[in-house]
Amino acid sequence: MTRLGTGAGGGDRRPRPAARRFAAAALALVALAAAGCARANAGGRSHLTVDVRIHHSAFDPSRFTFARGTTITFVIRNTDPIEHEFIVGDDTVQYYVEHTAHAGHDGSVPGQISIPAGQTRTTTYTFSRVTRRPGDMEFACHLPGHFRYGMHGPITVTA
Ligand SMILES: [Cu+2]
Repeated sequence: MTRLGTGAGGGDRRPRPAARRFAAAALALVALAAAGCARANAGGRSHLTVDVRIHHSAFDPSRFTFARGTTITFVIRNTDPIEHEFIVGDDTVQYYVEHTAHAGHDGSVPGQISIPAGQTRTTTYTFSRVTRRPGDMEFACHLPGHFRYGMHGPITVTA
């Protein structure tokens, strides 16, 4: 799993600035290599983290493209004062969740998670099939009225 960001410290030996710079450069190189793999290695086994923000009942980003075989951990930050959910699946999944009474999504199903107001939740999903048409893969929120309001977007999975 690859994630850009600051490494958690915790050791009692603090590296000197030069060593720290080297470590940062090395981390950046690893991240670049992983990003390259995600593109070049279609059908491979990349695991990436993607940050998603919900603000004013809208997803940002509003669409995604992934290579087949990529596992994505979505880190979804809900900045709104109301609950939302993040549901990954084809249009059959979206129809089902939209039209059935359901309790919150506790994260036990990959790609389905409820995000309480002002909180952050994660869910992980592996995109194993190339999309052929709109509706093959989407993400959405199905709290009453939210889908119709526009809380959904397409996911393209490339070969
Ligand atoms: Cu919502």
